[in-house]
Amino acid sequence: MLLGKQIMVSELNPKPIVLKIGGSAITFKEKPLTPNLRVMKRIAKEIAKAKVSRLLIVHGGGSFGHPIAREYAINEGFKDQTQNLGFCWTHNAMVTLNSLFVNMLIQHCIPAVGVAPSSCILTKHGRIHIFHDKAITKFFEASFVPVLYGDAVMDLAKGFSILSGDQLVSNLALRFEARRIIMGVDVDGLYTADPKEETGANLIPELTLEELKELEKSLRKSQTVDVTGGMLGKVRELIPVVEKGISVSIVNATKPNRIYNALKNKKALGTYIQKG
Ligand code: IP8
Repeated sequence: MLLGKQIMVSELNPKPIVLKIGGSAITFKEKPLTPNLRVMKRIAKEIAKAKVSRLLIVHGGGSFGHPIAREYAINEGFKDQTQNLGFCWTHNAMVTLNSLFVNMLIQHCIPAVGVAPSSCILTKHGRIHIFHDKAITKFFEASFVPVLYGDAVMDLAKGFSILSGDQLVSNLALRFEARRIIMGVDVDGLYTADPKEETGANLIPELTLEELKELEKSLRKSQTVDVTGGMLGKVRELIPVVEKGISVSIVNATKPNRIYNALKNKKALGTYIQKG
């Protein structure tokens, strides 16, 4: 009876929303392996309240994945055996963060299932090359909410690599023909400069595809690209999905109701990107 009802809902809304929760929102970035349980809990409440059918969640690494991956240079690929334990520590830290987040979601009655990217994805030169997505499809069909994450994965060209949550988001959005993407970050949206570094940075409320491409060019020229919270990487990954007509909202996941409003498709403070 209940299953019948759930299938009807997913038939009405066949296209999923892909929601990314940045690692800097759900962890304390400066404190290794420290989750921000307060923010995690609020986000879980907002997702539950929004009652979205067909949701796919991806989260980032924050202070769980990044420090260890950096220490062992996992993203540079295999150089010697001493990195193998670093690969394991990185993956294990992400499994721990995923488990904390999934646990919080389940506590709020969201049927969340953690899916390890390293078990279903192989990259080549750091880009997704093989993706066994059948289990995710099946989870969807049965109204579960798959929760993936940036992970240490095996790479066909360089041994292993780091797969970012942002690359995963754009791949999933294209693969499952998402209706929308929501990127929950730790700032209010995309800025003209790094808002944490420069006082004159202005929030960009709306962007077309052409403007997004221009922004990518200017971020590329900027000296501070890598300290802008990975915004260049985000912008790059988003271009192909916006090209396909999928709209993107970038909102502050650390502030109350921003994720809820984005899930309900209500415009609040943030950056909204549409093809044209
Ligand atoms: O935080 C990278 O995911 P991101 C995760 O989305 C790891 O870039 C393992 C560093």
